[in-house]
Amino acid sequence: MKRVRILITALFMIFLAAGLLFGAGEKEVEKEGKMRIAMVVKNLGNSFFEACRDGGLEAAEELGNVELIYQGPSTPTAEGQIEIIDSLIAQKVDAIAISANDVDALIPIAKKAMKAGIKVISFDSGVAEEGRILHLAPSGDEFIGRSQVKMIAGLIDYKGEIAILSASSQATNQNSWIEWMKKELEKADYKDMKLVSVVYGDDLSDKSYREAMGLFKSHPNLRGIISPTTVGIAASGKALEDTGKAGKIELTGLGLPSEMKQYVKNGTCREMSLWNPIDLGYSSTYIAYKLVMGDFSGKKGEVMKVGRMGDIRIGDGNVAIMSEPYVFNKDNIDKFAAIY
Ligand code: RAM
Repeated sequence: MKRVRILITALFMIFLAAGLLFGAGEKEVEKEGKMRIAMVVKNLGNSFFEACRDGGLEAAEELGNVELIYQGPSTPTAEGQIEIIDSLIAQKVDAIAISANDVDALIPIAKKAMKAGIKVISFDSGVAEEGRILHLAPSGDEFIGRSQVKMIAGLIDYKGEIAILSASSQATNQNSWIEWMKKELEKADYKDMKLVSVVYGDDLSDKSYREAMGLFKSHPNLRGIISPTTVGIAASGKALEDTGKAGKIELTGLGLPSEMKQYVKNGTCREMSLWNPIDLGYSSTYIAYKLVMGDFSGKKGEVMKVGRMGDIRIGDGNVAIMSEPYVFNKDNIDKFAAIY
């Protein structure tokens, strides 16, 4: 009996020591200096991502001892992001949060980073499952896609031609939303509506503006545009106003209230939606930090306590959904435009 007790005590001591060692390994960054978390965005010069960066800085400040490195290529390409991630691996950062320009093209470089011990997650626009620990989606893809169609249908009384002005043709998030838009359009409610074109403005203002102009030209009976990108929707608003087509062609999509305020107020875009990009950047940075510290496992089913955002659960495909988008119109746009 006594021997059994000694054995149990010995085993307990071994486990305790292993636990302490493991814990020390995970939290090494604490002693060594600042934890470095890189946020790699689709491209620079996009206010949406600058708001994500602000949220990341807020999390860094709250968590303490964190340096946030904000980077992105000048145009939204996977090649540009691969180069950046390669250099972040060489710099031995602790974690990388990516908004991907391509679902598959980033897998090899993301795997290389993870092999080097870097915690890799995607946010906003996902890397395929094998190339990241988890993906933080702002909202569910199905919900976003279907609600965009419902909004434009309401604006054009369920009748007429519509077009989609998207971001880049490889963007994971927009492509998934567009798939859901197409599924929603199959419903009988939309039998009098027709999707006539999907064009890509590459999240560049001038290209998006030209694509909007192109739509007006090639589809003279166009009644509505869905632009599920903050850059595209703002450029479409400007194109509609410059050509006097506001009101004749309705506009909706995902827009930054601060950039869309004038169009929402004057009726060019009577309704649109978006989540809070500050919250998205905050949550991504917070999750990356907790993964490095070993406080989150990043496995399906885990409920992560994400600071001021509360509980976020990791679901199928290791995708975690942050929240539901807000819907904006002339009655609430001022309030939101003051924030982001
Ligand atoms: C653009 C980007 C981003 C997307 C928003 C809605 O800023 O394409 O990835 O989430 O629009």
